[in-house]
Amino acid sequence: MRATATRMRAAAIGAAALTAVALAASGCGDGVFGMGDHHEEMHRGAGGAPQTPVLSNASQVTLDIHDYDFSPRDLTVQAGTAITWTNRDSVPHDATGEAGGWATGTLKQSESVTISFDAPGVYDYLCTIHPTMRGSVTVEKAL
Ligand SMILES: [Cu+2]
Repeated sequence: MRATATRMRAAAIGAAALTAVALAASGCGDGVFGMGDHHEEMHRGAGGAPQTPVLSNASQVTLDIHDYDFSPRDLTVQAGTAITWTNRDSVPHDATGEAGGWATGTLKQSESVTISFDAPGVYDYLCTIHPTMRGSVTVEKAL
């Protein structure tokens, strides 16, 4: 009888351990990362609300990173424009050119990096930390 009871207890513990593993295996579990809110935002990411592309004639343009999104996501400027990316989120982000050649490096909260775009073209970029975050800078020939 005692042996049976012991075995049953062991089985119960085993089941509890299995449950914990199953929760962890579901990935994305809050218990694993402890960042439920951020996780939700991550899924919203660049697939969030539609944005109006921005056309700027200014020689200096500010581009915020907020709520796991670049704002403005699609920006058109004239050649020679300096664009400043500022991270408004509490988690780090970056902006990295998909074709290479430029990157802000990791920006912590409130950090900024300014990059000048002299050559006309389309510069698609993403956050390498959250690759669903994407943006595009279109550089037009200066008037
Ligand atoms: Cu990011």
